[in-house]
Amino acid sequence: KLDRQTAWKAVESRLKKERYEHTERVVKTAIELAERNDADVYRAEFASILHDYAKYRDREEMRRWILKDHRLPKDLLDYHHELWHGPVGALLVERELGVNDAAILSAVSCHTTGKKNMSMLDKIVFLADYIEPGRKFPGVEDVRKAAESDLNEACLMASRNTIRFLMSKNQAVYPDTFHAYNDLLTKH
Ligand code: DGI
Ligand code: FE
Ligand code: FE
Ligand code: FE
Repeated sequence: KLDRQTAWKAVESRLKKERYEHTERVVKTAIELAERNDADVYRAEFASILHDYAKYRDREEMRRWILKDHRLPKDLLDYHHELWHGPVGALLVERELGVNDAAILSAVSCHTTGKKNMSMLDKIVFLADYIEPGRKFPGVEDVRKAAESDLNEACLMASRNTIRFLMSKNQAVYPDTFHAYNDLLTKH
């Protein structure tokens, strides 16, 4: 089983300093969210440590993994490469670090876009990545406030902000980003 120190070392060797420090803040935020929502604190910690594991992988290597592994949706290749590090990261922490916990792999995989029917752990990592104290997005303070009392509401606000932001920049929106938004609306 992957221990804490090995996980941190693996991430440290793969990430730039600023991204490593972002990860430290995501972990702290995710643990707080897990404690407040009676979620699995251990899984929240490990999924957050690993969430950006593939952030700096070579784009062509990520493309090859997406083509090669039947579990990864091929339509990722039609969208911005920034979206690839979650799904490819889940694959690589499984292959390279031996992580085989499906709940942790899911949270790593969907941390950028969200998806339909997110688990509590998926929501915690998605949200912690969005609201960690280093983030400066417009509207993030409102999402932080919502996260203190309502995980679904806060995830809905985060996904709405992201969709608005992407549309204001004339950027494509990955279907899972819409699926997360639509699904969270019904849980409102
Ligand atoms: O890896 P991080 O920087 O910590 O954060 P992240 O994995 O949430 O990535 C954030 C970026 O991904 C941000 O610039 C918004 C972008 N993003 C999220 N959903 C979509 C998206 N970009 C596109 N093109 N389409 C999406 O659906
Ligand atoms: Fe990320
Ligand atoms: Fe991140
Ligand atoms: Fe509400």
